[in-house]
Amino acid sequence: MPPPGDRPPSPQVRSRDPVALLEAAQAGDKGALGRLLSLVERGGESARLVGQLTFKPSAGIDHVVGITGAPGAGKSTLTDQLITAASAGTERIGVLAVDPSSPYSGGAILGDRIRMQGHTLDEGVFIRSMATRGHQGGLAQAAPEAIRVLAAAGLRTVLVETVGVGQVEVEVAGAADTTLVVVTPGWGDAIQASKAGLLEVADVFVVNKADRDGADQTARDLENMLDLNPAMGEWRPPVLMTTAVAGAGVDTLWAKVGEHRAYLAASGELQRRREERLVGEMNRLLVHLLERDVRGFAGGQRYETVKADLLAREVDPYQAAMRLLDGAR
Ligand SMILES: Nc1nc2c(ncn2[C@@H]2O[C@H](COP(=O)(O)OP(=O)(O)O)[C@@H](O)[C@H]2O)c(=O)[nH]1
Ligand SMILES: [Mg+2]
Repeated sequence: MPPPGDRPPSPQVRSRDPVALLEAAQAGDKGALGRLLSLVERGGESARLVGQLTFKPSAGIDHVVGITGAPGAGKSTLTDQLITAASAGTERIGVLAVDPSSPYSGGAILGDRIRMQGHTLDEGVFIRSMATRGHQGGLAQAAPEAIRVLAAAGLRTVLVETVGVGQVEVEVAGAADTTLVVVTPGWGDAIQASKAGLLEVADVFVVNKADRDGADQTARDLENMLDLNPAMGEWRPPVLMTTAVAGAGVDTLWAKVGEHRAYLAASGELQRRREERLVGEMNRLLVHLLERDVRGFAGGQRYETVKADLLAREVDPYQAAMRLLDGAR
């Protein structure tokens, strides 16, 4: 069964041929686009081919906006509202909901789908939740690849919702040009965000659920934390308030997102960040592939031998790693 929100694939794109699928996706076929993303999720040979095909055409993407924060902060509700705000200006929008704690057909993601359903049939809006399955390098690697698939299909603005609680999730948030960190009113919420490493990745802070008590205080806490942050560059992350359920503050937020995009372009940051992300992707893959090769060398026997020597305290961890590296070369 196709996931709700994606049209069932039309007969001409039933094939798994990435070239045919990309052509169809570029012509606006959402089913074909969904299939390309499935190939990326699944990993392996086809994923590699999709990666090659989409790399160059994806270069012209206009803006990748990450929406992150703790579960329940209102990210999906806000994303839904941002789609409305964004559709008013742009041609085609892609939305990726990435939640590593949710299986592909799991409750949270299903809830996200239902919540966003108002938009699934809109012309020019493509919404997809994402899992990784066998993907090499996991979520941190799959997310940028999926973004490139959307970009290559002509979706020039991409919104990515991630749960910002762990290191990997924060890394996924790093796949965006502009990262929104969503917090809610409540004692210590700003501090929680800072502990999760979200302060460093935030370009814009959103205090959502502003209809609740304590929103002003949370906004002040964030401003105070920003005052204390010596590493801040020219762009001081603004702190905005929204009530996503009512759509309040969303237009102002979207305008701020556009301002950040303009700042990035004018300062050269946009190119610098994108280049840094690409090199980071390569480096992560390098480590991943190297480890895979070294561990798998000689059917994994050498690895087991060295591990036994390590545990017998005949070699220290450094010697063990060097021995494995030398052995695999
Ligand atoms: N009171 C209030 N509730 C909200 C607001 N935004 C979202 N919610 C509710 O918070 C809950 C979690 O929202 P959701 O968008 O799924 O959060 P996510 O886990 O961050 O994606 C849902 O019940 C929403 O209806 C808001 O601005 N005010
Ligand atoms: Mg959500």
